[in-house]
Amino acid sequence: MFKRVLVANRGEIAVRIIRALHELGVEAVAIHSTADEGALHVKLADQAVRIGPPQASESYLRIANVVAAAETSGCDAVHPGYGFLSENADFVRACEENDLVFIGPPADVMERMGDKVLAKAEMKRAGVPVVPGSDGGGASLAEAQAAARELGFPILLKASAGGGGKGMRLVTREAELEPLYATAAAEADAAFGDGSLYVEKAVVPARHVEIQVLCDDHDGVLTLGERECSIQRRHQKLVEESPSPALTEEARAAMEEAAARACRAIGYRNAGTFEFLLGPDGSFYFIELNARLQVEHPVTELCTGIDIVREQVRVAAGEPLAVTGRAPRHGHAIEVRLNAEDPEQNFRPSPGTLTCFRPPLGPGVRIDTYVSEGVTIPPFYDSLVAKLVVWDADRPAAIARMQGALAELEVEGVPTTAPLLREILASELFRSGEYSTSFLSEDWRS
Ligand code: MV4
Repeated sequence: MFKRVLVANRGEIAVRIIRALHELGVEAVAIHSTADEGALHVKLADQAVRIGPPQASESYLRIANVVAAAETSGCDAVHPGYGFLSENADFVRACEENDLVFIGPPADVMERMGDKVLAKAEMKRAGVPVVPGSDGGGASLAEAQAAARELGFPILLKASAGGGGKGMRLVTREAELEPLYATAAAEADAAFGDGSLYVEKAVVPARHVEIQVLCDDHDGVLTLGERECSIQRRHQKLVEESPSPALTEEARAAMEEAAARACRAIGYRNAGTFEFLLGPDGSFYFIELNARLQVEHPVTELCTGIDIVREQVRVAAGEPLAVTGRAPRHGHAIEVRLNAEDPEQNFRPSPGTLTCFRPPLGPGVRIDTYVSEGVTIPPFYDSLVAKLVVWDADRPAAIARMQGALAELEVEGVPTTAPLLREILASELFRSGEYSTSFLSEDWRS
């Protein structure tokens, strides 16, 4: 096991990782910008290294500074958390070159999965279902028209260089293809400096269901079931739950089997998440492999009893997974993201001081946060303030527990997503379990 690990992140996830390290008897070294001088992750760590000014580009994203912090503090490994450098293959290489174990997948695997078109091709080769469409990047308008005719409408135009929905257009009729091709290409060019597009059959309505995996260095692959993440706004997840209300036992087994097969085919290591689109007929298609720990990992932890962060550290240290195959699961977990954003102002970030913060407590309630009353949320980073996660025996009970938790939550000082989350939990659409990513409507409530 490692002696000392650098936590290359901030906020709630840095706190989460430091706790896991301490439970393993491993020392934790924090990094922080000048804006995070008094932050909880700095207080909880055994040592802290200041790595730069508030802007992430000059601190948490500076590979040289982060690696230097690990070196000078005598760390033997680095946990990247999510965001920042967590999926940066150059950072993984910089760690390796400095004899630091990167707690995540190897650089080459990360790089290949970061290329969406290549990732899709590798999955297809591994026998994982992918959405039918023009394979490879760069379909001309004529090629897109031919592909669309073959696939049948609706189709999606996607940016070869992109992700996150930028440069993506839903085309429902032949006549719309030419104008939408032009706007999608322009948007992709502006966002990625590359206007090339490809065509996919549109899965509508689609649900976003993802499979959590853990892989060790001894051919061990563990799948930990799914998370349903269809409740999103502009590709920002708001609510996640497990199990998915839409997945049959057969589809779940097939999805986990596909993810495990893919892990072996690509030589995956550590924690990862396979994103799938689930169609209304129960068919599913790979879209992306997230080569990192995800925000919503606690949902899986509550249903499996497995500490994913602890397992990440253990497998990175060369230890084998205690169990492989499919992790047994029970009950139902729901997570909501409390963001410092103003739902009344188009979800504009609302940094500032929390004059009141009283999180809910009680059986089956977990709060992952870095804030407490009086803490100031800096304007430089993401707006996630806290994750409220509940577990109960079944979905109705878990919903009731989350509603109680949201009713108990008191937060004042900055506008947050709390009212919206209460509205979602009370909505007929959420309670029915029959929601989707319905991307025709900007607002899922319509
Ligand atoms: C799709 C799709 C339907 N059909 N592809 C959006 C972001 C990108 N990573 C993939 N996305 C989608 N691709 C096909 N062929 C619907 C979406 C989609 C979506 C996917 C996951 C989570 C939320 C979403 C919201 C809108 C659209």
